[in-house]
Amino acid sequence: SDHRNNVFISKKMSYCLRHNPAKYGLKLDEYGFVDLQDFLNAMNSMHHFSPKLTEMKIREIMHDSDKERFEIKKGTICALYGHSVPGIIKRKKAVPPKVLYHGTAHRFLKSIKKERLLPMGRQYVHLSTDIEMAMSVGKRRDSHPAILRINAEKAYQDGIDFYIGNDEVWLCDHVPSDYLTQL
Ligand code: HQG
Repeated sequence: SDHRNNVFISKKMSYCLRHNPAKYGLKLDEYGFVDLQDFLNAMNSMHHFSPKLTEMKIREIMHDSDKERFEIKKGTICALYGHSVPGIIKRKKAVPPKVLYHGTAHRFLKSIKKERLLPMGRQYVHLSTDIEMAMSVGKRRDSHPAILRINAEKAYQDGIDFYIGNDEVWLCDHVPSDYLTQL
């Protein structure tokens, strides 16, 4: 179906823009953006999509998506979160909502409590604005995920930086366990 094909292409886009632009001969700028035409050329030469990927198709994929993963701005494109490329992608600092959530697997709780909430394989810790989203994030790793409530207001007051991913995803360098409560 069209939707399944869109998800397939979206995953390739995420792989390129979050994890391995070098494999596509691309280099992200410090904010994670790459020239959109260069991106289209690289994606098309690597994957032989039929029909070829175009800006219009990307806009359709973004519209058809369950999450806001990409941003197109002034002829460039970036992934809004999820990065693991070497060299930290800069995101805009902002005042977070008072409360945020993180869905995770029960088997990680002991380590999270001891070591803090850490970015692990990515550049930032990912937090959700609502419980439902945290649930779906957690379900990727545990059929009955644990939901942590983050006292973001207090963490922010205490000097922890928060960055905007999209309207539903907030990013953090780490969250000490004092700010976490398991629901
Ligand atoms: C856990 C997807 C042990 C953390 C999602 C998580 C999200 C620890 C895992 C986005 C730990 C990392 C990101 C510690 C954290 N000890 N485990 N100290 N600190 N962890 O995938 O938040 O669909 O890198 O709880 O929906 O699950 O791809 O992060 O379980 O928005 O667009 O280490 O990726 O979005 O896992 O997911 P991840 P995440 P997309």
